[in-house]
Amino acid sequence: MGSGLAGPIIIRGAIDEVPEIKAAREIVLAVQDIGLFPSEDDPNVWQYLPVQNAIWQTFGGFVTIFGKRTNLRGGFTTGDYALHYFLLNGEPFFKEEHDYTPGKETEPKGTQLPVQRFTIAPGEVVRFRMLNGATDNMMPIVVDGHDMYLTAMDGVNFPETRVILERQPGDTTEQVLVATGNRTDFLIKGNAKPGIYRIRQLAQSAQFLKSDEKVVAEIEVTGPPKNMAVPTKLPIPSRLYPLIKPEEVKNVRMIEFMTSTPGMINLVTGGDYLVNNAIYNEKEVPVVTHLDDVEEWWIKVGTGHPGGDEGHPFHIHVNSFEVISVDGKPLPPGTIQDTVWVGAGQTVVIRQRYKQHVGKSVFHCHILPHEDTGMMSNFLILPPGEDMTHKH
Ligand SMILES: [Cu+2]
Repeated sequence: MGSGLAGPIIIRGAIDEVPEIKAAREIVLAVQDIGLFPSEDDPNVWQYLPVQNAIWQTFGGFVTIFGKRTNLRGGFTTGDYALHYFLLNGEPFFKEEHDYTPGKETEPKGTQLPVQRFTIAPGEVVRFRMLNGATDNMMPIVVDGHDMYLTAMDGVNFPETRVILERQPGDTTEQVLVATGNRTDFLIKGNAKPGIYRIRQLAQSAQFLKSDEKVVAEIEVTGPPKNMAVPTKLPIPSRLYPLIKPEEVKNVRMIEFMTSTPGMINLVTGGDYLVNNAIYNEKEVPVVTHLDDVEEWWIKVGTGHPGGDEGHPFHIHVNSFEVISVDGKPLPPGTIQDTVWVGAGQTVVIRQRYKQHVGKSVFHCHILPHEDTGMMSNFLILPPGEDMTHKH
């Protein structure tokens, strides 16, 4: 993904047959990023090379183990590149350059680039399908001049359309958080007033690197008006309904994302990226569940140490989950995702039923440098009645 290998796969279903959605044009917004360093052979050549991306030694430094410099230059990036492009459907829309000023290393210098423009008619309803396929940048998304009619997250539609009102100055809540790994589907009804409107990613400081506001794309409202409708009720996604009832929960777990720098456990990269105090170990299975069981997980990110003042998107393989609450605030029923942003100091509660598939899989932070540095854990789904030691 860091070198651009990411893209959406669209699977059709009942949602596509809703008349108002069927009538709407579909516009895919696939966001990616690519990080570059000057070649060590030719400084005029920019390239993506993992060898140049060691955590804390990103800019050509050597890895330190037990306080001693080694000759190792390998490792993973923090997302902190000499040159960093953000791409929409393969075209760059924003550029970041590393700031070498001491104390400014976490505040890359951003430059807005010209963006793609999508043309819609006043009153026309269009369906945007957005993927955050970037490696580490969480995107709070708004559309100027338009309410957003949210129909789905992560490929599973809601039971009814949710309206995100046009963001007004001073608003802090009217936005869609699209963390790395998240997908979001939203409808827009072209403003009655022709003009150029922006799809914006708001500035955020919820991560290690400060993230500037970015214009992702523009919408030009022009031409003869149409009068298209936005649906309210949506088809129930049969695989995930009826929703889990609280009394079905068989097990409650605490899952904590923790970071610590300098690292106390991970002496190679110099930073600890942990789930429940542990670096990923491919041979350990800390979480064992059973097919058809229901679990409730409290996913937590602390502040300070251990915690790290940085949010992490939780992602689990195999089954989607219902997000029950974020930081104590309940979400509307049917908020089904496979990736959810957990801000620093927040706890997110999810419920999940292990359906259809048994076997070993993983959950992890969907910020790739974190995941690749150990913020990942195995879990095992056993057939009903089996345990780790014997079969019945
Ligand atoms: Cu993370």
